Amino acid sequence: MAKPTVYRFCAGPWNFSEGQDPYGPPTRSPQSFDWKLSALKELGFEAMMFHDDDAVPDIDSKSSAQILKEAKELRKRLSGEGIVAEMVAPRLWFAPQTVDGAYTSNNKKHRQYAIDRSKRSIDIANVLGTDILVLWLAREGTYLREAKSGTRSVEYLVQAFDAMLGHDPKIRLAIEPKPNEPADVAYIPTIGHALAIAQLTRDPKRVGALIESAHAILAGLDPADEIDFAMAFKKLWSLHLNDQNGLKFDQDKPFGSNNLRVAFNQVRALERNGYGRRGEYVCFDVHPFRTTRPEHWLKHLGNSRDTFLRLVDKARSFPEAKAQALINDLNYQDLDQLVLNHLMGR
Ligand code: XLS
Ligand code: MG
Repeated sequence: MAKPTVYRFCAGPWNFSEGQDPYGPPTRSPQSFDWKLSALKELGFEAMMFHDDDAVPDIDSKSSAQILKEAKELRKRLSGEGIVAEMVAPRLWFAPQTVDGAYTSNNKKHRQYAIDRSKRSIDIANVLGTDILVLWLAREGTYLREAKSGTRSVEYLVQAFDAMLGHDPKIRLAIEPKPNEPADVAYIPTIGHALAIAQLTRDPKRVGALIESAHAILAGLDPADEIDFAMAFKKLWSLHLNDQNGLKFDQDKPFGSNNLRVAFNQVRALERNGYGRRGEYVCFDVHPFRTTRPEHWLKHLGNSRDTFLRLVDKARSFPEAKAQALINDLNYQDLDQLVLNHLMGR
C-alpha cells in the first residue's frame, strides 16, 4: 500500500481580506504584503498563490522589463522566507478592457489586451518558479445571451489558450470553472466543460483544471464528483477548498463550515485519487467573516486546515469493510447511518 499523503497547504494574499463587500467598506485596516507573507508562515503554510498584480502591483502601467525585475525581487523575498509560489493567475476582471469579457470580448483590441496580459502572467510564473497558470474565467460569459455567439466564444477561448501554450512550451493552464458571478451565465461552468475545451487546443495535455468547492456547489454539483472526474483524466492540478451555503453569492466560507459530509466526501475523493502525490498543494480560497476582529484574522485559514486534517483522519479510519458489506446487501439505510455515526465520532 502507498504511504499516506502528507498534505501541503497554500493560500493567496486575497484570503487575508479586510471585510469589504458590495454593500460596505473594509472592517479591518489593510495590511501590507509582508504582513500577509508572515501570516502565512505563522500558519505553517508552505505556498502562496498569486494574481499577476498581487505579484507585480499596477502591472498594466509597467514595462515588461520592470515586471520581470519586480517578479525577481519577489522570488528572492519568497525564497528568503521558504515560501513557494504555487500558481499565477491573470486578473482579467478589473481593467476597463475586460468590461464585457476578456478573451471573449466582442472588441478585438480588448481580446488582445487579455492575451497580452496572460503572456505577462506566464513570464511572472516563470520567474516565480511555477508552471501553473490559473484561469478563472470571471467575465467569459454574458449578461444577455443575445450579446455574443457561444460558438464564436469557444473559438476565441481556444485561440487565447493556444496563444498562451505557444508563448511557453512548459506552462500548464489550470482552468477554474464557475457557473456565474460576476457574469450572469459563464461559458465554462464545470470541469466537464474545462476538460472538453482542452481537447480543442494545440496541446490538450497542458490544459487541465482547478476545482473550487463553492464553484461546483453553485453549479448544483457535488465537488467530490468534480474532483473524481478531473482526476480520472489526471488533470486536477490545483484545488480551492472552501464552503458555500446553497445557490447565492460566492461565500468562500471555511472548509466544512456549511456541510461537513460534503467536505468529507471531497477529502475521500482526494485520498482515493492520490491528490498531493505529484506535488499539488491544498489551497483554501476562504475569507474571514466580515465581523472578524483583527486578533482573529488568521482563524479561517487555520480552522480550514484543522477541519481538513481531521477529515483526512476520518477518511483513513472509515470502516471500509463494513461499508462494503452494506453496499453488497443494498442496505443504503445503514450505510447512511454508518457515515453519520463515523462523522459524529462513533
Ligand atoms: C474567485 C476565484 C479567484 C481565483 C483566482 O472566485 O476563486 O480568486 O481563485 O483567480
Ligand atoms: Mg478560487
